Amino acid sequence: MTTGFFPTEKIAFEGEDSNNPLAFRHYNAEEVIDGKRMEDHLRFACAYWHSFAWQGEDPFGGQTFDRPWFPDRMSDEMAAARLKADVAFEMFTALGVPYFCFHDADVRPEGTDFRESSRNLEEMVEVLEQKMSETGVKLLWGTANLFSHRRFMAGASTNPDPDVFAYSAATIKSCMDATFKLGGENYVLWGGREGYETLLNTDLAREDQQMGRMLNLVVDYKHKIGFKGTILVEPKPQEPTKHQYDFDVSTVYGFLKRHGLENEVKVNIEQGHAILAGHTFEHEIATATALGIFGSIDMNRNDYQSGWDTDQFPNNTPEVGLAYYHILKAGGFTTGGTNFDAKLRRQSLDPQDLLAGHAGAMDVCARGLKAAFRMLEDGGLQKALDDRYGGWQDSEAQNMLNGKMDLDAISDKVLSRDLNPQPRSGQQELLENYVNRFM
Ligand SMILES: [Mn+2]
Repeated sequence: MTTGFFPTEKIAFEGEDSNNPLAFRHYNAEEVIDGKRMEDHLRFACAYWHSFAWQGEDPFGGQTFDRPWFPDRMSDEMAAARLKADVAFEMFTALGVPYFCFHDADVRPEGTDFRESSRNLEEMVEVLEQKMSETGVKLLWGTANLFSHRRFMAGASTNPDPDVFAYSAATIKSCMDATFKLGGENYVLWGGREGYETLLNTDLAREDQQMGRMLNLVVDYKHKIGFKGTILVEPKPQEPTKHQYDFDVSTVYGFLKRHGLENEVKVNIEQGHAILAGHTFEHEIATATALGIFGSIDMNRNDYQSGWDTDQFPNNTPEVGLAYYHILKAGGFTTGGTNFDAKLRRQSLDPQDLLAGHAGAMDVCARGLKAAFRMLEDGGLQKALDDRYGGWQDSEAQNMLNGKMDLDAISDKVLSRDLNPQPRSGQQELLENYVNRFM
């Protein structure tokens, strides 16, 4: 028996010619690409928070959505949390996504103290466990919301008050326990308010030490309980704070090195956050794969004019295609996946809009994946790279890198050979035209 919230129980693959607004045209979970089912390549997950916890508010206005589990409709908070879970799993099932993701605050009501909040979470974890076993939907990752409650307004691990550090650590422990119990494949830390509003009241060195200590505590605890999933940090340059410490992938890598965690922690990269940092999505993914810390993605997009983190559903195949190209080239996802960290526009009031947003996004990702695979199979971009860097195959060129030649020796070589290197075309337009053939 369903809640009847959604207009359909299942969205099916109907192929490119379908004009059914609630059907897949490109996403066919069973279709095999390079020996792997599309579902296993993309590893889709739905985000609990945007779809079921967010009420449609923005900085200028309040709730726009009318959902039966919202506080204005239901006063029993635990009953509301259970109804929300029923509807959430109906959506996961209707879409056929294999995974979901959640924060503690998305699934359980806030208690009057830490003890009650933890008890609410434990009770809801049992509900989720039951729903997961009924539907076969799995947990891609869990995380702690350490940014919404006012106690976290000056940060969680970077808070000037050690009691907030302690409260945050205990909250993370409870969320890692929940993730472990539910068989989660990763645990994510997004530094919600780990940053500053003004340097006038901020000790940067101290806050870096506190944040590094917290992440080491998390990694130690992972090993202590035997959690085999991946610990992921999610970069973002600003919002909600003026400056977020986990600015981008490169900044996170420097932080991990500084605290001895570069082999323990990877990154969860969000398209919208990459754009806020002045990067493209594929820049962040390519940087992470180059540094050996690529983990998972939060798939969405920003509005390019607004300058905010608008968390819209992705609908640009070339952007998504290049992102998956870099992911496939690096071997594809291991424990990570494609989490739709995306929300409706606040005027999209209907339950059907939730299904349409996700289904359209899944189709865009499927098209992008297929384009990425065809480019990889064709090998044109790799051939262009091999040609461009071909000179480095030479053993004398290698000697400049492997320590056999010092500056004197290299200088002697330039003089004795009378080296006079001639520039070669970077062929950017040819390569851009090449990519468009596949999109
Ligand atoms: Mn975002």
